[in-house]
Amino acid sequence: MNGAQALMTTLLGSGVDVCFTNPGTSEMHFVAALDAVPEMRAVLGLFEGVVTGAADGYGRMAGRPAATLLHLGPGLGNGIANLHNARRARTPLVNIVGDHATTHRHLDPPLASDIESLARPVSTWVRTSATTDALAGDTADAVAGALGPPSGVATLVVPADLSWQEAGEPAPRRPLAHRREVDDDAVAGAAKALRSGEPAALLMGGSALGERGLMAASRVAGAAGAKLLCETFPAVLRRGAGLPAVERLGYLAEFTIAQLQGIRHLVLVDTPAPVSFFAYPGLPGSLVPEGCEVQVLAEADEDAPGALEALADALGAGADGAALQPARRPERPTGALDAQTAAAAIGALLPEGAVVSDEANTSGIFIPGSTDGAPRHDWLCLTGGAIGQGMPVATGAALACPGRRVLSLEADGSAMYTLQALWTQAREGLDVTTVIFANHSYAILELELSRVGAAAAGPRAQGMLRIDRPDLDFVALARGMGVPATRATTAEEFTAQLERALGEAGPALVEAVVA
Ligand SMILES: Cc1ncc(C[n+]2csc(CCOP(=O)(O)OP(=O)(O)O)c2C)c(N)n1
Repeated sequence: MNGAQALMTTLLGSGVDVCFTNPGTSEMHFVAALDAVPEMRAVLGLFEGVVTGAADGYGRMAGRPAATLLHLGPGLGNGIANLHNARRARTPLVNIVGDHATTHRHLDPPLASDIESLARPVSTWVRTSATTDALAGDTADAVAGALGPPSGVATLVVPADLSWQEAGEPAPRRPLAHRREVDDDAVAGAAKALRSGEPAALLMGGSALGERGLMAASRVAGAAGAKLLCETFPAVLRRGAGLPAVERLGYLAEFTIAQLQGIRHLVLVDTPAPVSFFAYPGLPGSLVPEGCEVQVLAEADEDAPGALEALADALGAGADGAALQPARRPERPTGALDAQTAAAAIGALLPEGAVVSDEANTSGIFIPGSTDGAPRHDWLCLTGGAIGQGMPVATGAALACPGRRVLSLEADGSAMYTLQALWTQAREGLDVTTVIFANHSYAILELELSRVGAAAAGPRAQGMLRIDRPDLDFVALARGMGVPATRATTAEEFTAQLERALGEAGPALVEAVVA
């Protein structure tokens, strides 16, 4: 067994059996090892942003890491934006980066760079393996590092000679660490705040947003009259009929300020206190209202659902919580195709158990409202704000959730960052339905231009925020990557095309012309 085979066998033994790759010469022994270790599912991405984003989507939905395989510093660099999003999502992810052989690095060949320095800002764990004997153990440690808690990106740098030299045995799986139980003081502090009779809210994120956490939160809300809020861009939010309605904080600071207005007690559950995405003239950076007391119920490495249950018990909450979301769907829309009618079509058709990767940006503002009473589903957001996440995340989520339909909601500008994900979806036969919202602009930036107080925009500035001249043809682009595609220009066309695409095995794309 060589080092590459020992690494791969150790990954499998540690529960990692999917690897998203974009390899180079320094990783050839890993590629060769795939035939010796057939249980490892290897998935090729044609750009590293697809590889890292897919590993993020996989880890969010599987709750255990996938591995990546990236080529030296430049390959890692190409994948960093989506590792940044994975870091914000706290996704467990084993990020394997090949390096030059230890005997070769001192020559400073063209592809050499400081890989650890690139990896550190997006990783919770970084190690460069030093010897072939250490490689399997380092791999098992990397999986443990990815799982945490808190979970995150564990980057293992592997010099090429370690993978071709003879290795000993694969390393055993490391013992699983568990999230800490929250201490009684945190529960008592939150209970006291919620009993004050003053306006209060629970602000939830991360691991609080599964069914168990949400049902406990609804008991808390029922007993204390507290508002249920969650972070703007959750990694995975469970939603739909029969679950409590949770209001996501708005992206725009003004919206968040309005949502939190009058709140005197804010209880944080696995999420930081809210801040504005950017600084704007005349607006505060921290969005905690003045005079509002903040209590931390659970941190990132603590058992948030357990903490919410303990809080509900401490408040003497009954088994039934606040009102749950009734089952409801919008009518099929007719007429012009715009953000509102597109949202109605999605609400009318969203399949039970769907996984929604949401990077619809400004075109998506009505979709949460049109789907809140749909059958249960999961909602995956742009956690770190680095666009080009949605299509790779959809790809990885589909691999993690066979049998479930993935709906990839994409704004046209964001789609163009990592459009190659479509090719991977076609090659792997993944049940991903993509909707491209073609508004031919960077619409959010058109809005931001005025919000930051920039000078009145002339035609040259406006030209930087339009993505027309030429218009992008997503039907041709998708077909060119093996994904069947159609274009809709009316609400009726969109509804019919989306229904057909959702019913098809494998990927399909609908371009929705919304402006
Ligand atoms: C990696 C990265 N590059 C650039 C940006 C800045 N940015 C934010 S939104 C945006 C354009 C969004 O356009 P689109 O995806 O079409 O959505 P729309 O605003 O039109 O709804 C850009 C370039 C970013 N957030 N992340």
